[in-house]
Amino acid sequence: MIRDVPHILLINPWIHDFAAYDFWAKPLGLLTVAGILKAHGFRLSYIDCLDRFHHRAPPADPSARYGRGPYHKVGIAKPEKLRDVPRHYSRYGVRPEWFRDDLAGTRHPDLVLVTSLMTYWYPGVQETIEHIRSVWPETPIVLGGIYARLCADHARENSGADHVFVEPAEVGLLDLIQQFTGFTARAEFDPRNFDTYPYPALDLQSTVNYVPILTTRGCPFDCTYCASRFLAPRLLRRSPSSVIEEIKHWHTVFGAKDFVLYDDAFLVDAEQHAKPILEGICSSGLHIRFHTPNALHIRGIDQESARLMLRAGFKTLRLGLETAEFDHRQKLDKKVSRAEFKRAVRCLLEAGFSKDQVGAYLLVGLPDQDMNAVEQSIQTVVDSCITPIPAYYTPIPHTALWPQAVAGSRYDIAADPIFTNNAIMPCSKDPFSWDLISRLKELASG
Ligand code: B12
Repeated sequence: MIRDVPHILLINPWIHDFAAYDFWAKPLGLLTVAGILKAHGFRLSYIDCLDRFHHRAPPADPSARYGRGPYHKVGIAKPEKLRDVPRHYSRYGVRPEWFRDDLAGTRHPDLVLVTSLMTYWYPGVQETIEHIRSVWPETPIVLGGIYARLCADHARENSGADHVFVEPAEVGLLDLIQQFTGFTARAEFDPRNFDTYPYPALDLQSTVNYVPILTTRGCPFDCTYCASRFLAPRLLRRSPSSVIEEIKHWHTVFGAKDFVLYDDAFLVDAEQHAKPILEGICSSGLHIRFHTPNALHIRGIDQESARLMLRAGFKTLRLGLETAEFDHRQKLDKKVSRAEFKRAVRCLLEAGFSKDQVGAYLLVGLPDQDMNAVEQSIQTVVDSCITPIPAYYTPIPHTALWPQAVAGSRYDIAADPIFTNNAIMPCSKDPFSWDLISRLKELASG
């Protein structure tokens, strides 16, 4: 039985992929776990294998591109099963020797917590866990996060972790810690009340180049390609005042200027949620910027929300359009009609957003999707005077489209998540080719 407060090491693992870039991608799940542990007095260490500002890396400007930028990378061998794909494969993140030295320089932890994100990034998780194990063979390692939740059995069999945690941390984290360290902490927050959650421990990072913000969890739309409903079955919302407080907090503590909304449903019920938040930001006098790489719901955009977003400092807007085949989208989702799309675009442009600031995601590579239809969707968006952004489809277990994806893929995606990588377009009738990618890119550039 451990008597002292346990020392817990949190690790954001490497990515193995054909391509990866820090498009405002922070391990918010792991930092949230760290925030909860910090609020309960645990001793923490943190290693981010994706740290772009590692002290041994060549200097990079954290504020360039509003905080975005390339990860360090080293070419590695492609997984055997992907040898037919005509693309290079890399390990993204810090050099292995830096990671080993960082591990060796960390006091022996009582428990190691590793997060995961994309299902098809599990080889990076495996390699990270192998390194940890080689330094502390006896220390328990727990894996959590999105891959762990979406592919729990696969993760149990393949990740190398001692335990795979398949819940949101707010639900079972303190019990988990008790199970592995014997240390009991009484929850200081209410899992049903988002306003009571501790802030993510952003201070553990070497550099705070932007701040990820969640104002909601979950989403009322049950789109067939998306796992949001599985990951968060109930929509949880924070009060506008608690969101504004958090933004002010990070601005004051770190001078943070770029805030990135990770919500799936920021604009849902905008009268009660987004609009009061935006009004609060406008009247706060803060000079900050917002970006929405995870897409906004088009239906929530009207004249007022568009104006408020502009005034609040929104700089990069992404809309979840997915397809402009409005008459044939019923099987995909029920998010938006042609009229709603046109109205939203008109409101954004009239409010003063430029074409470059507003991008509409269009799914490419869905099962049975015709490439001509994709090209027409791109053209529709170009004609509407905003920017089309092809988003390559990744099939996800526990979504309604998964059985069709499994049936239609030329890979055995159910057997190995490595095949769910959107870079290989696993469900597309047309396999990945540079010609296709270039053609769509060219069309999208108008
Ligand atoms: C924000 C977001 C993004 C951001 C950044 C994500 C990032 N950090 O890298 C952006 C917009 C850049 C992005 C991009 C993409 N995304 Co995304 N994204 C999300 C989103 C909406 C939220 C993730 C998040 O941060 N949640 C908040 C945190 C707090 O939750 P969490 O990570 O789950 O952590 C909790 C628990 O899991 C647990 N936990 C986490 N780690 C650990 C560790 C331990 C030890 C323990 C005990 C617990 C624990 O506790 C946390 C608190 O409860 C999810 C959908 C969703 N609702 O989750 C999709 C999601 C992860 N994205 C997805 C996809 C498809 C993509 C894209 C491929 C889209 C595209 N076609 O371009 C790209 C690819 C990105 C890339 N290659 O770099 C898919 C995943 C697909 C897959 N195969 O795995 C998801 C699930 C959405 C979907 N379509 O269903 N995304």
